[in-house]
Amino acid sequence: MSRHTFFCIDAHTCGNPVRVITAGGPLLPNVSMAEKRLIFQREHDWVRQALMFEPRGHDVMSGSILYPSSREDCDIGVLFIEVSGCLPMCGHGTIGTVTAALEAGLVMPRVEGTLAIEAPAGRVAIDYVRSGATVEQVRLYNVASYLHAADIELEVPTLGKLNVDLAYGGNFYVIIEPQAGWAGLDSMAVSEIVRLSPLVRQAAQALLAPVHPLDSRIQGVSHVMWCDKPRNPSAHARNAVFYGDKAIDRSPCGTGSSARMAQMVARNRLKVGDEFIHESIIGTLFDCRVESATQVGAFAGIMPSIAGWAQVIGHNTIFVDERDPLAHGFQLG
Ligand code: PYC
Repeated sequence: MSRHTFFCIDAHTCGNPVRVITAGGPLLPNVSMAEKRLIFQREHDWVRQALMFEPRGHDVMSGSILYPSSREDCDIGVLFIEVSGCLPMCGHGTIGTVTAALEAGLVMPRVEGTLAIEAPAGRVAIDYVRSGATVEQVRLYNVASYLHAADIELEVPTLGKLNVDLAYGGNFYVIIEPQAGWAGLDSMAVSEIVRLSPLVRQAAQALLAPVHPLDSRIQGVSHVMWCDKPRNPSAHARNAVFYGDKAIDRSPCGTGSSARMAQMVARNRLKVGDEFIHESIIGTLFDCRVESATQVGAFAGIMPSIAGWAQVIGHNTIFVDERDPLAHGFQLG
């Protein structure tokens, strides 16, 4: 019988949880974060379940585990964990992780104001603004993002036909805009988003089964973004991003905002250099930008950046005791 101890910093990014595991995570070989992710998924997924699911976490829980980077051009390696799995990339998770790591003195930037993290999806450069002991803003220069499929007709049980796009911004997103069969976010209760999103995701995966053109380790529709007009006059759009089985992102979602900008550039509704302020379901904002154009295999894409803030809310030492019948967590069906 053994007891595992995880040292965590709990934070939130614009309202969405980020549990940063600073020590106690499984030792992994000195390979890339993309390879570490596969090993973690295969051999250590119980760690994610124990720390994300009840009784130590909850239906929306999300976080990261810190590792040394295997790359000379990165300061730190990050595995992103959440209730849905171990992700290639997470934007709100990056903002929370960088804030927590800097404020706790866990990472020593080579040049004050900049960092680079190695995520499983690739290198992500960071600019941050620090005031005394506090990190006030983090901007991440996310991985190349692109529109994977446009104007796909899905048949969604109990909802009917939906016209959607599928875009990549570090994860694959179904993007749904208001249309004849769906009147927008204000027409739909949160419980309906939670009920319908898995059906949309399943229908999109069955039809498209996306695989990243340059990295086949990244595949599958994981997230669903419902889009609408903003409420805040300074924002350009609003969203509700669904992940896992019951979660709606409380932040405007970093990889989702990247996917959304790639979709909008492909549809000539945004261009390189444009700012895009994205509003979350609780009204928090990310300040996003289309930095440049790029190519992702055969797809035209963009390099997006996302800026936001995070708040550290506590230090947490979590035990997982093998004698606990709920050691590896549970979720209600
Ligand atoms: O911010 O990229 C993000 C994210 C992914 C899932 C929840 N948030």
